[in-house]
Amino acid sequence: MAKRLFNKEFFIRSVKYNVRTLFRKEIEEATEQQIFQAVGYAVKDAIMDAWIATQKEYEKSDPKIVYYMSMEFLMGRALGNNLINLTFYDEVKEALEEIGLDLNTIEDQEPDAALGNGGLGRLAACFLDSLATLGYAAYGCGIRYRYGMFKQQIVDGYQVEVPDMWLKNGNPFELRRPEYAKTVKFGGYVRVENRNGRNMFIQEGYQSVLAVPVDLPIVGYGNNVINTLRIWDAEAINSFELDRFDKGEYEKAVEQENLARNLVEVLYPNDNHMAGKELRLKQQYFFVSASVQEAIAKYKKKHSDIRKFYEKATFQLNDTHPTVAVAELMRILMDEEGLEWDEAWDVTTKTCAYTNHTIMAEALEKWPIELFSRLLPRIYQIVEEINRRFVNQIQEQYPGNYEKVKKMAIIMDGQVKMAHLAIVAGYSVNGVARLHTEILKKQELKDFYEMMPQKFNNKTNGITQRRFLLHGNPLLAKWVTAHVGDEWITDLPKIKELTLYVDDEKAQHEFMNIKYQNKVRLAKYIKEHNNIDVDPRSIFDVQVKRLHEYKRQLMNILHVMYLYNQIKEHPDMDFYPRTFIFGAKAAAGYMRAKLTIKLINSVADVINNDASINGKLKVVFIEDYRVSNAEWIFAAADVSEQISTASKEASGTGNMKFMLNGAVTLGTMDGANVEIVEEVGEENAFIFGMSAEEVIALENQGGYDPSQLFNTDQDIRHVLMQLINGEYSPNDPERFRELYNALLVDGGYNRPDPYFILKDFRSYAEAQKRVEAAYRDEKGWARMAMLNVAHAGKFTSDRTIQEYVDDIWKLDKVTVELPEEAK
Ligand code: KOT
Repeated sequence: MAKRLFNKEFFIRSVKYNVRTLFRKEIEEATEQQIFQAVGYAVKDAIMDAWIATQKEYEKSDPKIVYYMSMEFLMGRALGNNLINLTFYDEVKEALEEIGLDLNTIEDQEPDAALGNGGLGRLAACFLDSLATLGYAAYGCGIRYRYGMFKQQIVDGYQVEVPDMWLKNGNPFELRRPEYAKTVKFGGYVRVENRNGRNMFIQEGYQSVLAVPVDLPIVGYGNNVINTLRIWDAEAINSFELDRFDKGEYEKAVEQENLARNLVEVLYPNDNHMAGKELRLKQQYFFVSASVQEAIAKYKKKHSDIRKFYEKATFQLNDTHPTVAVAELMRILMDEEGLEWDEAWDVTTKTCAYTNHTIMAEALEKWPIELFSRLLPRIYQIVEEINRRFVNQIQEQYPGNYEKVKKMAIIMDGQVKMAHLAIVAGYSVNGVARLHTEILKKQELKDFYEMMPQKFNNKTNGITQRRFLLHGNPLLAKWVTAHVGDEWITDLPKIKELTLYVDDEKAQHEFMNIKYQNKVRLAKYIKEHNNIDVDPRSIFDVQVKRLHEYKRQLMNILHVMYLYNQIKEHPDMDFYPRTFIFGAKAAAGYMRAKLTIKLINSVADVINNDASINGKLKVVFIEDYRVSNAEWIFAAADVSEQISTASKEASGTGNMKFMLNGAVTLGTMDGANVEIVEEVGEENAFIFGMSAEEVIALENQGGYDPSQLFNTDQDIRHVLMQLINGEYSPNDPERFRELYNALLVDGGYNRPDPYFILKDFRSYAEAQKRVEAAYRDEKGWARMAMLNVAHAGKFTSDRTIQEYVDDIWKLDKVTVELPEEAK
């Protein structure tokens, strides 16, 4: 990979100049935040030439473009990542040191761009990194939320949500581009007018809002390719004209002002859950309409035949959230470009493709007709017509089978089903791990798979090794490079050559020492943030991810309670010191999830303050788990907890980040865990619990009766009783009754323990015993952890993106040369 030249003197001058012009200060007087801003602008400057060159190259060679449409882009911090991908990181670090500045401290000044909830949003961010690195023309299309994912504070053990003012100090990397603004219309009614024998559909009485694009550079690794994440901001179209006294006009102006302000105010903080709010649908249509308009405008600059749009553009719908794109494209092609229905449908069904990320029923998007048609009257007409034609098709293929219509129609029971729309209008439907795709084909989307099997395909998720190894774990990255060369940075399967060293004692020793140093780094963070002392020689056992019942953080903490009981009952038992680390945000309205956070913190309080157990057990809840601290956490983990109820976690991506950083998976055969085990070998992971097939079979029988376990298993009963006897809540013994009831009485879906926590408990505890035994064998553990790193090659998002390109998008590869004067 060509390394661009870095001009140290120029960069230092640029930083100093920025401090002066932005803040009227010399470096010595500037605050840390001001230094970050100055360095950020200097880095954006360094990006600019390549950004311009990339766009010029795209204009010249006219490659097919993928528009990755997503309500979420969980980007994290940009500064360090941009430097890594510019291949300037070490040089900039050195240059800053010369003028007395520390790059890590500066990086810590940057707020995370948390425009996403969890896995789905972070996947979008990893995909953008890989698209730029592989040299494909791509736009991320999303929303510039004023407030991203809330900041989590833990107060008295409870989660408190605090607004995320990530734009408070401005964002040095963004570029506002008002000259490309688009108008988006909501509400009103559709008037049909016959002009020259053709029906025209004219929306009237609507409210409109201006969508203003804000661009963020996406730096490819060492290749001069800079793609664009385009996030749309909202502005009122005609801001107040105070001399207007016409009441109607004035009120309309106020309404439009409010619409613009509310639209992009905040990210909905729900993961794997549908927020059925009008504002959410408005957000969806807002960014989708603007993005589709933009894609068409770009196409028309070079091409005259809109019927071939799909040859130069493809829309990937990140779950159903942007599915109105289907109808918006139809609308523009028919109402503005003058195509007939069939022509427009041909283009649309060759342009749109859909990724499914979950089978959780509560996440499936369904909109009440009343709301949908009121907000998007013309779009609703088009969806109705798509539905009418599709229902005809079902009836032709399955005459007399009304069940099929009921199950498959896009509009049914007063609701618009977005997944059905996405499947019918898309040319590709993909799941995100092999097991997940098989479940889609055989269960969730069986009817659709039978009708259109050619659309279905799998794309197992991946992660970018640039952020999650090269940036997040510099010690391990250097060590890997020293052993296998640096090609893994853009060709992760090369990391497999590490297998040559797994039995080499020196290598084992170095590897474990790096892990130890990363544990020391995390222990310091924990001391600073939680004021808890943890022993970096203990096993770091980590579960970090959104809090959701199906992810079973509750099983993990119940097991901690069980271990604590064991240690108390048998003070002399052999027990290898363990630090259980949790990090998780719960949706603000998800009471059972929030109570689980309180339980974890309550258990932590008791255990961490019990001197009698000699520090054998520690429990840490890391506040405000997010991309930036995640990088440190993965680097320090020994055990990766991936313990979802089998069949429920579509893929998972944290599992891959842990693996790449040398943590060993303790998990169920769910999502991508299946493929991780396939790569690394079952003997190098700790697998337990029911299989997906067993779970689904038991669910179909209506569940199971956990009272049997309660009555026969003393240890389980002991732990459950501690939820309601005040053991961890002496002032309020009833505090955790809700969790007890969920496990033994009704946990939703009209049954106890719907996620089979108690059913899998023994198997989990036994797997944890195997973990402990394995860790005691130092060399064996080093070998196992190294093998995990060595077999992580498949899980690079570079591989995932190449598969999307080959099977779905069919993009052309582009190379970018910098002009002489910019080199
Ligand atoms: C659904 C609704 C709203 C917000 C987020 C979702 C969502 C998130 N659906 N699936 N996910 C996760 O997506 C990841 C990336 O594919 C998967 O790895 C993970 O298993 C899903 O839970």
